[in-house]
Amino acid sequence: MTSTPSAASTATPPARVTVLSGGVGGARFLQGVRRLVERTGSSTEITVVANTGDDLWLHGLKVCPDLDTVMYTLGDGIDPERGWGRTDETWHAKDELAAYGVGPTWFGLGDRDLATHLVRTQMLDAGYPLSAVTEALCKRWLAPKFGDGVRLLPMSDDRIETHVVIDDPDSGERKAVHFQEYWIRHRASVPAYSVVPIGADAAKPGPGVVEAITDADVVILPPSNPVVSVGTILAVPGVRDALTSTAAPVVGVSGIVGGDHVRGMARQLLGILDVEVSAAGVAEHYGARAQEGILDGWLVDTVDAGLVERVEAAGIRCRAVPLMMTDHDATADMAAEALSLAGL
Ligand code: FO1
Repeated sequence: MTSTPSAASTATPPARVTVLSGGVGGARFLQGVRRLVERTGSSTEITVVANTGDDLWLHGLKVCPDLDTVMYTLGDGIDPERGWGRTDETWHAKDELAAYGVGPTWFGLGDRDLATHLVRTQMLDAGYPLSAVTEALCKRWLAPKFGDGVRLLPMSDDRIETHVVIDDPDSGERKAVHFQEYWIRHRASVPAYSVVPIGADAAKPGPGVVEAITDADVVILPPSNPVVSVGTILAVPGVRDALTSTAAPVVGVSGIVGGDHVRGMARQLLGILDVEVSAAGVAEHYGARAQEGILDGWLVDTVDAGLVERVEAAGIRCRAVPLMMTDHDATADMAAEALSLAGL
């Protein structure tokens, strides 16, 4: 059965919406959720559980790309072209470090962005957990605009770093590098063999994370990377159990359209896991909740309407709708379709 887009754009978001997010794709989707909240005048509280596996220590500073991308994007501090880092950015500190021969030169460390890492590291050094630090940073970026309407929670306060085993082009040897090196320095264009969320197995969900899933009215998986973003959040012990047991419907949005990622490196990473690079392959990878998986519903793009039947055969309700996040209203329509598919 190929269901057509319903007139879901008037769907009013319920009181508690939880979104498991990575960086750029998840942040852009969240702009659509917020637009839907504004459009319908609902008093929804959005809780974002963000991936921290992309985090890295650089020059003694803790950098949290996905937390910062969500925070800057919703707080209107993001550089809209890059999708990461601050608008009106300069790179003097980075250039000065390079002049001292202090790298890595491949990481874009902006001067404005640096202030966030300095404040974060100062608070971590004072003993505050990452969740408290994030709450403090959001007092600048989210509270003035949203009040309590948007909460940003790190998936864990414990250190988790995603590493990728690659054939290192410099030495020709197989070695594990930080995900950021694989993605930014090598553009995910070197042979890769495994993705390892270092520390995940010993980590605990951050404060409020399990409750954000079990107490939600709906949980949404945005078109974030299924391996290094959503996959890393799922690797935190307790998160997957919360998703399989929550009374809330869990609906996902495919980041794979027409057999390829819209942006990022999901194609390469899904290949490592032998997951078919298609909207149906990712849905089957997440699995239906009725069969120990995490999905009740799955949105595919209209170009993948031919996959709806296969996704439904996997026990997951499916609908084909436009999934290009061209502007906030288009993304709000996607969010409305996700809520409609969730039966809300
Ligand atoms: N992405 C890049 O492609 N090049 C960069 O130099 C870069 C720097 C950077 C600095 C801070 C930050 O928060 C994000 C940054 N990103 C950069 C994006 C980052 O690699 C990705 O957003 C996530 O880690 C994957 O979603």
